[in-house]
Amino acid sequence: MRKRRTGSLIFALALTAAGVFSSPEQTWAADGGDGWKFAAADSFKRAESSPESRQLPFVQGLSYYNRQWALNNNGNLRRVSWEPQMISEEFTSTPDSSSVLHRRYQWGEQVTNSLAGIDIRAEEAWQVYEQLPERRQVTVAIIDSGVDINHPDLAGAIWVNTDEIPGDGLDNDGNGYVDDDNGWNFYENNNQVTAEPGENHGTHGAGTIAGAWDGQGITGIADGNYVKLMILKVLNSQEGQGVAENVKAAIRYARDNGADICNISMGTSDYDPELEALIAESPMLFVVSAGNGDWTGRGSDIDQNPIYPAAYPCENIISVANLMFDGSLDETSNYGAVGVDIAAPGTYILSTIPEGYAYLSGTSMSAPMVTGTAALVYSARTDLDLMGVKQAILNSAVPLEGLAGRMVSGGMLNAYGAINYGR
Ligand SMILES: [Ca+2]
Ligand SMILES: [Ca+2]
Ligand SMILES: [Ca+2]
Repeated sequence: MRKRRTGSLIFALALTAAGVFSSPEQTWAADGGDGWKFAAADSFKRAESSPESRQLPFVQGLSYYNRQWALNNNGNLRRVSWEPQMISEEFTSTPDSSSVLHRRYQWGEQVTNSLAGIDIRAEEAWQVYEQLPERRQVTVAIIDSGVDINHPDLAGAIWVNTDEIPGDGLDNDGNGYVDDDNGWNFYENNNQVTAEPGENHGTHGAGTIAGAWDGQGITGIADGNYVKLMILKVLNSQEGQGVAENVKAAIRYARDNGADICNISMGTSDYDPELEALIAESPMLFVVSAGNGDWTGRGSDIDQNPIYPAAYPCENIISVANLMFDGSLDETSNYGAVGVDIAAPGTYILSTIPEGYAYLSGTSMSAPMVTGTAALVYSARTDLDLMGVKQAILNSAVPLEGLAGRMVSGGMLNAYGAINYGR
């Protein structure tokens, strides 16, 4: 068993207290409850590999920014996980003179230390953002579970359908949806897009993209004053599953109602030519998660075992893998030299959930990092179109040894490089 390093104790304690790192059952690689690895045929399933940790409350004036390693990694974070390690094996003879092998295991501590600087360079990106003279309004469609649209960190960043009169029972804008004020619930075919307690998945991604820059709670990557979140619910509240028909309907809604970027933190192994064509012909940019491994919990190659929409060969898709805070590809993350584009932080990500905050892990958390960056860049770089934003993001990725040959860019998301690209 390795000794703990005192230098990293403070942050580790905070996280251990949050219940993330300490106990065997929370070694997320062993978790089988939430990944794509069990996605049933014909269903979409959210991409999220870890069980939920203890939640943090919203407290007026209290900031959790120093726990968001993805934005500012000072190297003080570490993971302590417990895995079975074989300590002895021996043969014993039986009365019939055959032998039986006995192996003994004990739980062994595995420590992974974070590396300072393994982050998306958010603070430098925001400095450039402040210097840029123009702002474009950007609409991001979150195609996911519901979202807590009243969360203090999100309420100011929710898209409002200004052509719709709320609550009058009429489809005022004639788009086919009655009272679709903030989006639509395709799962239940109504206008209730707000998440129920425990419906964390969509709310978590929303916070990463546009959590308020208000000095409390968490901080999102993009400026919620200019980047608005259109909520399109396609997954059910509990198991996080949905069907392709609703995903396609949500994409059509996003396109028809002015969305620029779609975040799709989910996937399926079922190929759907209609979905592929819908994406390919869309003017929107799609940021999608690469998925969290096969049934063993280990990441797999989506060029061999495709997960969609990540593996569709569409120009307007950015497919995202899960980066660990030591700069390695997370062991649950899928990869693919052709089908995956870039890695972004996705393990132990603190963001919003209904009525609070929680750490979640998976490529579901990685995709919103890229979406938030794309929205930030698209808002302030009015000289770029959406494909230009994609190029800026991929071409500015920071190459990392463990990512080379496993994704198109071979690197991790660099928000500073992206917003400064070509200037
Ligand atoms: Ca309407
Ligand atoms: Ca109405
Ligand atoms: Ca905040």
